[in-house]
Amino acid sequence: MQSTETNTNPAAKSLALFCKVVDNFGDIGICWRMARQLYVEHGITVTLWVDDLLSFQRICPQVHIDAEVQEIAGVIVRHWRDQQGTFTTADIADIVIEFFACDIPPGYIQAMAKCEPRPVWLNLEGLTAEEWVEGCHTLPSPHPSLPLTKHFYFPGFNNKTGGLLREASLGHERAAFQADTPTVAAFLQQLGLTEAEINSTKVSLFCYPHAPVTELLKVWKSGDKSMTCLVPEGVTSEAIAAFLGQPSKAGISGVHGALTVRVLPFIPQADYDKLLWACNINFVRGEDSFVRAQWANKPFIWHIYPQDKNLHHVKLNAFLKTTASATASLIALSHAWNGVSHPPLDWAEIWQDFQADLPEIARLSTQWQEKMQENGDMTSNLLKFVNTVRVASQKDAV
Ligand code: TRH
Repeated sequence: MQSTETNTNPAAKSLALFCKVVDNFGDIGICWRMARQLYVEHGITVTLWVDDLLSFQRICPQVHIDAEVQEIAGVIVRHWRDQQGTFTTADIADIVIEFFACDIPPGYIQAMAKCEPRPVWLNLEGLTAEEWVEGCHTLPSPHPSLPLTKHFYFPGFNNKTGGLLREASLGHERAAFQADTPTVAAFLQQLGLTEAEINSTKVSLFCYPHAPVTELLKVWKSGDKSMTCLVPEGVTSEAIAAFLGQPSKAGISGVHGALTVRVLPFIPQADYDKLLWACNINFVRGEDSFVRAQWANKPFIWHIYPQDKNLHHVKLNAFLKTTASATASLIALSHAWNGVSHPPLDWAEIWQDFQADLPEIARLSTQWQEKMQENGDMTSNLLKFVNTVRVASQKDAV
């Protein structure tokens, strides 16, 4: 963390991260990565308050769903059951983060207001490439009645935002894994892939149920190259069951024409990263897998989380405009995949164009990844901001 001559405040040592699982796995997925990074790379004592331990367990099998408090990988995990509870100043962390504007318990806020110095309170927002974020990033929001100020913190794609979540060792680990063919093969073998599947073009498929999966499977099936589509259990189950001719269950695979579809178990988060590194193309969704696909340094297609009034189309286009890796063919496939372009669509042509551009898309993906690294990583950027708030509040107090 940064220190300045005027800062006699000791650096923040503890952090409470409040996570409400709205749905699926992205909320806890992001919070879990960030909590570990804060502890491992910055030595911060982290308490992760999470309301849904079952979802957490899906991405992190060490989680005990009945435990009120548990320690996992150095992070204190507390089951956030309700808004009740009384807290003293001793319970309050130096930094308090509410993820996606979740309301933290009123008793906790009351105790925050009594702390001296006050904790730095942040609302960590969702990722979007829209320009308005730059104007809102780090904006203060004073509490209406208590002597507390909350700041908005936005991840993003340039240095006017908080940047993207990325562990310090990620690039090195990813590159070492991808360069080690036997390790990649052993990893895929463990997931049940046959040698032929390992040697084929591998596509990971993680999307929401409304994705036009059937159309794409049809094109892949009649392609001239053998392809293996790896889909987690529970994802786009109907379309996968229709292809397999039986219910989609982990371990089951089916072949039609050039295409093998294999259903994978839902794997721990660290393994999911490796899956993205091991595949040739990744279909990802939401926020966390979308960011990890960028760090995987492989071509990817994003299925964006749907929002009312097609707001997600605006967000998708903002990203496609920002990224340097969007060829016309990638934009066409992204639009078709996300329902921006309307049927009837020539899926064979859309896929062929994308496939023909893959070498160029791969080259641009690497460039994009390097550019994103220049923004620093979100956790370190956030701690630097915390320090500036602490220094400023110290000056105000003098
Ligand atoms: O699961 P998502 O759709 O999550 C979210 C939530 O819906 C959230 O409410 C919304 O705000 C956000 O999307 C935009 O997609 P995401 O963000 O990619 O999160 C998936 C997490 O699950 C990610 O951390 C990777 C992890 N994962 C595994 O650990 N193992 C697996 O096998 C798979 C497929 C994913």
